[in-house]
Amino acid sequence: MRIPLSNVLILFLSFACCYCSSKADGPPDADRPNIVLIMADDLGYHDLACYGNTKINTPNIDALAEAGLRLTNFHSNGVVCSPTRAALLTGLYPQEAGVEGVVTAKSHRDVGMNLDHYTLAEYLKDAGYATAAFGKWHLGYQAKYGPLSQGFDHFKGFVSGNIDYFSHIDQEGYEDWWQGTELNPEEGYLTELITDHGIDFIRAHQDSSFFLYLPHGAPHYPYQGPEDEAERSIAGDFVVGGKREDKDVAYKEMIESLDKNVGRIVQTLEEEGRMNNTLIIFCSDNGATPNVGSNAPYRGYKSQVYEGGHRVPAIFYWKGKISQSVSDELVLSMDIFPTIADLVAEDPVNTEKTSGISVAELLLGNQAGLTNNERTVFWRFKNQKAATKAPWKVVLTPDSAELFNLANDPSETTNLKDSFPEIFVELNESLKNWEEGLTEELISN
Ligand SMILES: [Ca+2]
Repeated sequence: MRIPLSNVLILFLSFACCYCSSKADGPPDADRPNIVLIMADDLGYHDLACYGNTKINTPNIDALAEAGLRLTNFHSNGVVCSPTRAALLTGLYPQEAGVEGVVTAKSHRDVGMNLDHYTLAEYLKDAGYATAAFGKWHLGYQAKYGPLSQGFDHFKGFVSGNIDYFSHIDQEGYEDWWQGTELNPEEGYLTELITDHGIDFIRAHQDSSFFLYLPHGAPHYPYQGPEDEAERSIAGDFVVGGKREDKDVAYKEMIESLDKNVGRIVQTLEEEGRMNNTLIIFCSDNGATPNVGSNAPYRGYKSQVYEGGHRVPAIFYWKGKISQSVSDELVLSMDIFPTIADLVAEDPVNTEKTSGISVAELLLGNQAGLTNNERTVFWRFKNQKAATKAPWKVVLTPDSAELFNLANDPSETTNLKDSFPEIFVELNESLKNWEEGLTEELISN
């Protein structure tokens, strides 16, 4: 049967109008939460007081953890910055999103994450949310690969991996503070500046649902506290990591500033009467680096596929909805998109198209039927690979092939490959099958 074109057009227009008018710019819906997603940069598993640190004071983040859900088995999908950001925004493995390595200032100035991927910001924008990203992008240097091309209404921040906390110059000596698609410098200590914009955005959206993404620079180098001063200048001569010799003290100052600024966001939400319908997520993008941060009790650091490279803090807080608890359920960065889609329930994202899964039931305290820990999950960076299926984990590097039982040996000290060869082979096969299914062209290094 042939349907007249005019009828098809009418049908399409009816659907489009219905869809467009459903939520856009309407009043906040009490049942669907605003989303505040705060991500620290290179913050290690053991860098917050609520994860056992006794030297760094983080009372505001601890308060969210104390009242909400604190995860002890949350993992970044990447072991460096860009891949985790790709997974977070697409619900895919970084490799499926085409971003396996760092989008570097030297080699990747003309590339970015494939714009064809449907992002968390696009999903929420389509659901009628106001969307904003303030902070570190790191998924493409060109404006065409920037946040405004990936579903964000507003962007102020930087696109490289790190900038001076005061002059906002990247590590190659380029100016790197953007407002929308234009370079447009602003004054201010990075962590406070990002927060200032977040606060302005919350206050400006009293009458709409909003998604506020705050990917902080802290505590990534250069190690500069809020009382320090600018070190980098355009094309200047500077120490990339920062000139302070007491880097561990600077690191503490940076995390304590981050904590204070998380507190400012919470206070703003309280003042605006938005706490009851706002989901706050706090997480890190990869493990800490050696010398300054701590991933204790886990082995390894940022850029390694041992647990210390990817097991990171993650806290979910939603007043009156998420009960206080600590969970060892397996959750990854790529689960955040399907989880938010599930909670917003506008039109749940097609989970067949994401590798992440919704953990909404875990957040809402429904433990029955959880399958998080039954998954086999993968990491790959440069020439290192890992696969986990609880309690087992395979780690492959050019120099080693190891099997660990994380339940007995969370610090990955004892290689059980020769004791359990069949388990090693099975996980290795899973890893190979996953790799064979990867088809996206990769940004890697
Ligand atoms: Ca990072």
